[in-house]
Amino acid sequence: MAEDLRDWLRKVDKMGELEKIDGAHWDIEIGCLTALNWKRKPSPALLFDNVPGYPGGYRVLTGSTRTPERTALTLNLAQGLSGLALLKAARQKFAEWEAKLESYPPRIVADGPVLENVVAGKEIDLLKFPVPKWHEEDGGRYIGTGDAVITRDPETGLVNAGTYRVMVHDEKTAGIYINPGRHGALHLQKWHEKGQACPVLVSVGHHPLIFRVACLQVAAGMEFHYMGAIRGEPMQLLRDEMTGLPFPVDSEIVIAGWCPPGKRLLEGPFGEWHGYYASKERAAPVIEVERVYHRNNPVLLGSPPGRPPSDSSYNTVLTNSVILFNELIKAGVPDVQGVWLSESGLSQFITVSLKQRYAGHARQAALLVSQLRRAASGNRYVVVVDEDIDPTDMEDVMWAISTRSNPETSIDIIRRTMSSSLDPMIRKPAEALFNSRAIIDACKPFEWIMEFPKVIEFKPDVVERVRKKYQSFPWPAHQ
Ligand SMILES: Cc1cc2nc3c(=O)[nH]c(=O)nc-3n(C[C@H](O)[C@H](O)[C@H](O)COP(=O)(O)O)c2cc1C
Ligand SMILES: [Mn+2]
Repeated sequence: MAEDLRDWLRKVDKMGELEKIDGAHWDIEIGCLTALNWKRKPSPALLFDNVPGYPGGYRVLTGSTRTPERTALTLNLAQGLSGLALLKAARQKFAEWEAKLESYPPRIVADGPVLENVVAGKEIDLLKFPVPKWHEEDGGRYIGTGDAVITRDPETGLVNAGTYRVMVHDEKTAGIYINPGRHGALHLQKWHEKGQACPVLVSVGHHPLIFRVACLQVAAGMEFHYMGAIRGEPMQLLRDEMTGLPFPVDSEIVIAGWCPPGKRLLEGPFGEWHGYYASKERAAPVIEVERVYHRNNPVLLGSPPGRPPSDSSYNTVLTNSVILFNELIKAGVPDVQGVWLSESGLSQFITVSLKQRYAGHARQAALLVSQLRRAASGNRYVVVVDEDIDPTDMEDVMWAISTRSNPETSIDIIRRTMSSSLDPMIRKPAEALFNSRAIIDACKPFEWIMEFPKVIEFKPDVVERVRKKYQSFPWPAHQ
């Protein structure tokens, strides 16, 4: 078997980045400690054990990919990098994985640790696990936050794994929130149009790689290939006899059941990724659970949203920045040095760094980025900066805005652009979900770029000379 969550935990422990917390209550306490922990520098992963009312060993993990180090570990990227260097390394790796996806089809196996406990019928109780109520105003306890929801397209047979939040309604019923257009939502729709219940599995504890690929927008039916390509060995899957759906052999907890047509229960509200409870409770599809698989002493993988930067921000920023970066290059924009969502605004605030080659180059990049799929429904600001500015460093970006933009000529507003129902700036109920975009051109003005005031900096040979002379000085890693 490939590296599982427990191997991952051992590695993180060895890195000195795992903190164990005993006795925190599932009701708000785990959620509160998790959110407070995000602000720590560095911010360790938290493993909660001995949750009151639950047997010791039934654990909850949070903060799994909060930092560049653990994100790199999870995605099999080089260690020791951060900022723009990690973005560039990740971009290279994404290209390698995508080129070899076809070589990593998942393999069905017969046995695995997740079969240690197979629970069916009357015995099923989703609250047998210490499922947290994450935020005070949440409408319930959410078992699925760092999950992978597995469904099958009834027409093509393709299997999908997507991260969609899952709330517990009662011992045997869960609610699921899926945005229209997601692969999982299309599957549900297709089964329901045939008048049939949609078979569903939800893996709610696993190696964080499984979660991180489930929340990536990859080609239909390719999530398990993608996980295999990143791991460098095919995913091993078991088959659930009841639904016929596959699930990772190294999952910690998997729930299996059916999402019937026509049945909906109130789901939400839930503290969301932008830091607000932006949507009220609403009727959402349910999963009637008929089977639960779990390892002995299982670990639930929690990744609750919150006021950013939160549990998932860093990983989401890194992976989506790679996708936007590639799409911009594919659209024909030359000399892009980097694209970076921000950890506080995510897709709402994006920075592009490029070497200006022609008049209009900066606006071209900004307009395109503001409308690309990964930014289309959430973006508000796109800032374009020159190649000497690190787009991953907000202080550098703010310096560029402060010194290289003139509000009168540098800001463009595009009206009536796409938004989403989660937009906190749209007063609901709304007739239509529009927002606007601002493009901030914080590049040196192209027509007098050669005359632009010189930046105060030290030439590399000067820095080297001073560094050699003052070796005991605590030099920053990057100059
Ligand atoms: C932490 C996290 C939570 C998410 N929660 C949801 C959710 O509740 N519902 C949803 O529709 N999308 C959610 N998403 C986005 C989807 O997981 C993402 O778009 C993914 O590509 C969906 O898989 P699909 O492309 O196979 O549909 C979430 C993403 C992240 C990073
Ligand atoms: Mn998909």
